[in-house]
Amino acid sequence: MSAPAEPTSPHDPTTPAEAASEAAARLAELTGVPRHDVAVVLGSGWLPAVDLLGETVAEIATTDLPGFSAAAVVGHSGKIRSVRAGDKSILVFLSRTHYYEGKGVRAVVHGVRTAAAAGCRTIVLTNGCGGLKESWTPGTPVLISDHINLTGRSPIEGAEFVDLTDLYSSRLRALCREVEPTLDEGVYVQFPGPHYETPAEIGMVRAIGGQLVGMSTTLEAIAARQAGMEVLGLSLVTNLAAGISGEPLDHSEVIEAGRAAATRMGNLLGAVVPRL
Ligand code: 8IG
Repeated sequence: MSAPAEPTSPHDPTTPAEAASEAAARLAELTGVPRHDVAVVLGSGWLPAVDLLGETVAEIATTDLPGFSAAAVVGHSGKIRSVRAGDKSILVFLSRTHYYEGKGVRAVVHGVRTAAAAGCRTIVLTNGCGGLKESWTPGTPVLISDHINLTGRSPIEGAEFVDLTDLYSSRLRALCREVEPTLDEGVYVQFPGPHYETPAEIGMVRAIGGQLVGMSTTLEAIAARQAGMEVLGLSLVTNLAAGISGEPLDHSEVIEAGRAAATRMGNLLGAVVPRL
């Protein structure tokens, strides 16, 4: 498969950082919040947890900000919320742009760059995903310890050699375990999607050291590190990966597992985010 062309060409005079600054300025105007401290991106299954994060200060449509396009997936709402939790202003993305939408890698990471431009020094990237360990029953949250990016793409443009050691902060993982000591961790493997894996591909994932499979997060995490943010990655295992249970994968099952796990996810995020 050849990589889709970026909608904004290399000749576009607006750099990704400039586009993010413009979005952050508009965000400050529309929310009345001049700076945010922590960003949270909610993936499949995490949306019901949002109301347990803190007190909503403002909610806007992502399309109110320059550079964002409409959300495309059932279970993803195209909104951005400013939430107050303790002494922190939290910027919550209720949806994300996925790589498989074909809008290009710039579009995938524009929210992350906007969060950095809005002042966020920490970002929590959540997702719904498939799990390879049978002990991870649907609805189990798992800390991302590292990733394998199988998109073959990078959000970084040009010769900037960004270090990805400890990308998923061991400090933040330890902090999560203070809240929930039983949290397991695993290596997240991003496929381009939007189809799920074949059982043979899941065999490959096991062979290369992955335990979680999904269609998001790795490009965002790289862009966050490039922008100097500390990253916490949290997966919600909503299904066993293909070929493990013998049952086919079903998107409605994914949404239902999130609903059922909402209180646990909400309590975890609500306890962790104010301490970040
Ligand atoms: I939710 O099993 C969810 N997203 N690639 N594989 C991939 N993405 C997913 C899966 C899965 N479950």
